[in-house]
Amino acid sequence: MKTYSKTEFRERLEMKLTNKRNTTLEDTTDTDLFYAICSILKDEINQASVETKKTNIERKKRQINYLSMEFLIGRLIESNLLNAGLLDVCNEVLTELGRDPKKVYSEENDAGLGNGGLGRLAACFLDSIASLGYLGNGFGIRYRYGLFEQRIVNGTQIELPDNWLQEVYPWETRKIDEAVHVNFGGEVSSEVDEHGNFKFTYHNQETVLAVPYDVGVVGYDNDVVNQLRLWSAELPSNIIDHGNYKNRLEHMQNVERISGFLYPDDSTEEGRFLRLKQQYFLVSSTIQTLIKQFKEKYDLPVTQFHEYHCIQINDTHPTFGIPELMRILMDEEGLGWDEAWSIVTKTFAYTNHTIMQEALEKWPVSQVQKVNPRIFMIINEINERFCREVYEKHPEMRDKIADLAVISNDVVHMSKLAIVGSFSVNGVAALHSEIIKDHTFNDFYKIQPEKFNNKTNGITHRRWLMTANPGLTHLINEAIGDAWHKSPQELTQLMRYYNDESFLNKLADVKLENKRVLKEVIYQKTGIEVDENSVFDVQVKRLHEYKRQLLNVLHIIYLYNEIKRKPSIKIQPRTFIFGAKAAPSYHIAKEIIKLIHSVAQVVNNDADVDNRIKVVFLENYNVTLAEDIMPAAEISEQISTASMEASGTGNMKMMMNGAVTLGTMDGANVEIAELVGKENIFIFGLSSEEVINYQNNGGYQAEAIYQTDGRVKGAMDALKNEQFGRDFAFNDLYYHVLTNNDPYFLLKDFNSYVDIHLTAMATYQDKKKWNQMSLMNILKSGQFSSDRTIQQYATDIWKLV
Ligand code: GLS
Repeated sequence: MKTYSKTEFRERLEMKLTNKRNTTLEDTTDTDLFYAICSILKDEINQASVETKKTNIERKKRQINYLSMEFLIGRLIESNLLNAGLLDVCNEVLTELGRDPKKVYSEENDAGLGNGGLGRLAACFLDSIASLGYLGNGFGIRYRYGLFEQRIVNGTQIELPDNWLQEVYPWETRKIDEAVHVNFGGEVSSEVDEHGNFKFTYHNQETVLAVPYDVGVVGYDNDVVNQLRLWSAELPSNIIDHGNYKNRLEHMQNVERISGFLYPDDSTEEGRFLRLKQQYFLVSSTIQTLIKQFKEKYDLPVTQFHEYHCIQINDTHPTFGIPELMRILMDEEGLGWDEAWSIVTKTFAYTNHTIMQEALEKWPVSQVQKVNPRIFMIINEINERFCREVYEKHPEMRDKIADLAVISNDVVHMSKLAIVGSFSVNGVAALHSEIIKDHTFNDFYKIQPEKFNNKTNGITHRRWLMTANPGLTHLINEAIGDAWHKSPQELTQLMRYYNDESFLNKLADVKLENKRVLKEVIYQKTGIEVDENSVFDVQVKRLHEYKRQLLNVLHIIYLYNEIKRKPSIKIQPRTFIFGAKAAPSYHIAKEIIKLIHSVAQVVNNDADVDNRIKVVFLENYNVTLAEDIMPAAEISEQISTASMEASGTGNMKMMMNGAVTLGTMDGANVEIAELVGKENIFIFGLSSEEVINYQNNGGYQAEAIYQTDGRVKGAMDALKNEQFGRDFAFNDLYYHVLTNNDPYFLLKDFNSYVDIHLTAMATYQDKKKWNQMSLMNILKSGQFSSDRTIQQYATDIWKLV
C-alpha cells in the first residue's frame, strides 16, 4: 500500500474533508476527521483488494472460508491504519493539528457482532489469515443490532439495543449485484427421471434476498486484503403482495428480521426458530456464492470444488452448510449421493468451542423441517447411511448406535452432524481437545480417531499489543527491534533483559502509566476513584456460573470481613475490576452482577476499609473497553471450574500485556502454565480430572463444607444475612449454590483460592520479582499469537500453500 509522508497525508486529509465532508481542516469536527481518514484508507484497501483478488485467481490457490455466526470485530480504524502502515503518520498529523487521535478514532461504533470469545476469535483469525498472506474470507451476518448495550441501573443490568448502524459504517461495501436467493419452508416432491435417478422439486417456498456487504480485512504490511462478507436479509423486489401495501410492509419486516439481531446468548442453547433461520440464511447464501464463484473463476468441474475450497465452521452454528452443499451438488449440479458426499466430507472442518451440555446445539426435527424440508431430508439420509456404516464396519459399536445417531428422539444433534460431515474436528486448547476425545465425543473418537486434533486458540498481537499498548510496544521495540511484529515468537528475545533492573523498572513504569489511563476511564464511567498504586486485579468476560465471578466476589467478601474483624490488619491495597454481560434471561448471572454492585457499594464506602479494597464494575464490556483494560491488568483472574472453559482468550490478552494469571488448570491456562513455568503463574483449585470424577461418580458434598469450614460459611452467610442488601436480596444465590450441591465447586475451591491470593500478594511485595514474572509472561506470549494458530490450521487442516 502507498506510504505517505506527513505532508502528503495532511494534503490528502484536506482533500477528503473538502470533497467528502464539505469542510476544511480549520473548522472540522472529530466526526469529519474520522470519516475523512476512513475514506483515505478505503481507497488504499479497495486498490489492494483488487490486486489480491487478481493474484489469487492467477495463482489458483486453495481458499479457506471461515463461516461464523459471530464476528466481534470492534473498531477497525486503528487496526486498519496499523496494518496499512499509516498509523504513525496519521497519529502525528492529527497531533500536529492539535487533535487527540484517540478521540477521533472513538468516533467509530464498535461492531459488536458477537457474544464473547468465540466471536472475537473469528475476528482475530481473519486478521492473521490476511497478515500471513493466505487467501481466506470470513462469512457472517450483518445484524442490524449487535450484542445489546449493557446499562446498570441500581445494580441491575438493563439491555438496550445496539444501534451500531445508526451512522454510516465506513468499512462496508454493499454488493447488490452479488445478492443471492435463499429459500425457506415449502414442500418437496420427487420423481424418477429417465435414468432412474430421483429429481427433487421445491414448492411454495419463501424466498429471501441475501445481500452481501463486504468489509476489507487488511493484512499487516503485505498489501493483502481479504474480505469479511456479511449477509443482510431483504425482500426480493419481484415479490408481489397483490398490491397490498400493508401486507408488503409486514412481509418486508418479517424478512428483515432474519438479519435483525444477534442472539445474546453465550454457551447456552437458544431454542428460537428465528435463530435457526439465521443459521440457514448464512450457510445457504455463502455456499451458493462459493459454488458460483468457483464455476466462474476456474473452468473446472464442480467435482474439484474441495481442491480449491475448505470451509471451517466456527462451532456448530453453520453446520447446515453440510446438507446445503449436498443439496446444491445433487439437486442443482446433478451429482449422485456418493460423489457429493465425497466432496462435502473433504470440504468441511469443524471447531468445537464448548463441552457444556446445555450449549451443544440440538434442534427439534419439526423446526428443521420447517426451515427447509429438503435440508431435513438430506440430514435424515446422512444419519441413516452413517448408522448403517457403523453397524457394518464397527460391530463392536452396535450398542452405541443410538448415542452416535445424528437424529434421535426427534432431535437433530448438530455436533454429531458436524463430526460426521467433516474431515477434521478440533478443540481449542490441548486440555479441551483431550476432553473431547476422552469424554464428550468419545464414541466418535473410537470410530474416526483420525479426524480429531487440537488447535490452541490465539489472539492477534497487532491489536492486543501493538495498538492497545503503544507504551509497551515502544519499550519492546527499543529493546529487541521490531522483528516480533511479523514473528511474535521473537518476543522471547526479551529474555536478555530478565536481570536488567533498568529495563524492569521501565516495564513497571509502562504498567503504571496504563493503570493511570484505566483509572481515568474508571472515574469517567463510574465516578469511583481508584489508586493506581493498588494492584489491578481483573476479571473481564461474559457472566457465567462456570466462569465463577461468584467465587471472586466471595473472596472479596472474605477480605472485607477480615478487615471488619481487625481493622488494623495489613493487606496489600487492591482494586478488583469486573466487566461482564449476562444473557438477558439468565437470572442467576444477573443476580451476580447485582451482588458485585452491592458489595462495591459497601466496601468502597466503609471507613474501616480505608481505600484498601476497591470494587469496580465497568458496564458494557466490549472490545474497545478491553483495549483499555488489558494493558493495565496486573492479575488476570481465570478461575473457571477446571474442565469447563474450553480455552479462554482473555487469559492470553492479559498475559501478553504483562499480567500474571491467577487461575485454575483449565483451558489454555494449562498451556500458559507450561510455558511460563509454575513460578510465574498462580494456580489453585481442583484439577479437571477431579471435577470430572466428582461429576461422574459423585462424592462431593457442598453442604458438609459449608457446615464445617468457617471461612466458607462466613462468606456464604453474607449472601443470606443483610450485610450487602436488605430484604434478603441475595437469598436466591445462596440457595442456588447450596440446594444444587454447588455444581461449579465454588466451596470446594474457596480455600485454595483465598490462599493463592495471599501467595500472590506476598510475591507482589518483591517488586523486582514481580516485574520479572510480568516480563516472563510477555516474552512467552508470542506462542499465543493467532498467527501461530492460523499457521497450524493452514498447514494441518486447510492444506493451504
Ligand atoms: C467459547 C469458550 O467458552 C471459550 O473458552 C473459548 O475461548 C472461545 C473461543 O474458542 O469459545 N465457546 C463459546 O461458545 N463461547 C466462547 O467464548
